[in-house]
Amino acid sequence: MRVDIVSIFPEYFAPLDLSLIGRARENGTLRLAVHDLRSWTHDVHRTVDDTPYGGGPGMVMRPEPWGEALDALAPDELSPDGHTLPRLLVPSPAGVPFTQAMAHELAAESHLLFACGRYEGIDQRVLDHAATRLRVTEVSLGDYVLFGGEVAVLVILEAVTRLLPGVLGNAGSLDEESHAHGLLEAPMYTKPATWRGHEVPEVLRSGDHGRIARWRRDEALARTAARRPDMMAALPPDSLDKRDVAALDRAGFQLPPGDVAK
Ligand code: JAH
Repeated sequence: MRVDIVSIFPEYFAPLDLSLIGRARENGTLRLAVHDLRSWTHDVHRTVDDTPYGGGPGMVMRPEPWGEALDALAPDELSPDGHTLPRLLVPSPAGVPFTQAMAHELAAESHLLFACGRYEGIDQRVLDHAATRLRVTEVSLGDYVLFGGEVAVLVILEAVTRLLPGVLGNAGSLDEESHAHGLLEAPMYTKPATWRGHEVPEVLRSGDHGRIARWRRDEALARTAARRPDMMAALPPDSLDKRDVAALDRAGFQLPPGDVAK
């Protein structure tokens, strides 16, 4: 996968040299380039921002450097290597929610282009113009405001890179993890069996794989009920059996009336 990032703070992306992302870059799984937006300015001050039309606090990113950056990184003429146009991703608190499902979608793309805004954001015409020829997605990591899109890009890239073929040693573990099956994961433990007076649950040391699977499901249900009402509401009605309902009842969770467990 090819990835281009445009930012006024290219230094933010130094961590992408490290660990599993760094290795994916070294072995060619991830072809990543970081670009300084100011390289597409022409004035002595390398200006990228100006005051907002309509008034209000803060500054807005001017369209001209962004226009040149997108022209350079997503040229209209198909490149000789036959590359298709990139998908443009713009982190913004006003974007659509980033999810594990979107991470899978992005991992199937051949070229991603990230535009990192700062200040109050990028002049809307940049995104409107880009959308006349590229697929543009404004994406949010959650309902909070950062100084800019850089940290959001680090998060998105980490979620996507680990889904690329060959990046994780055990690809089979991908579909067992949190958010893959609509419940939070059960807690995990390792040795020693007793630590500072806290014991690993007996069932996990029993070797009884049926009991262990049932215990993990009960814990996943109890946790999800306690922490994530949004995930409980999104569970397909037929996804809970009688034992699930009993586990939720023990955890003090009231199922909405009318839900019949199979
Ligand atoms: C803030 C440009 N959902 C996380 C998130 C993503 C981007 C931004 N803030 C929060 C942001 C200022 C300028 C982007």
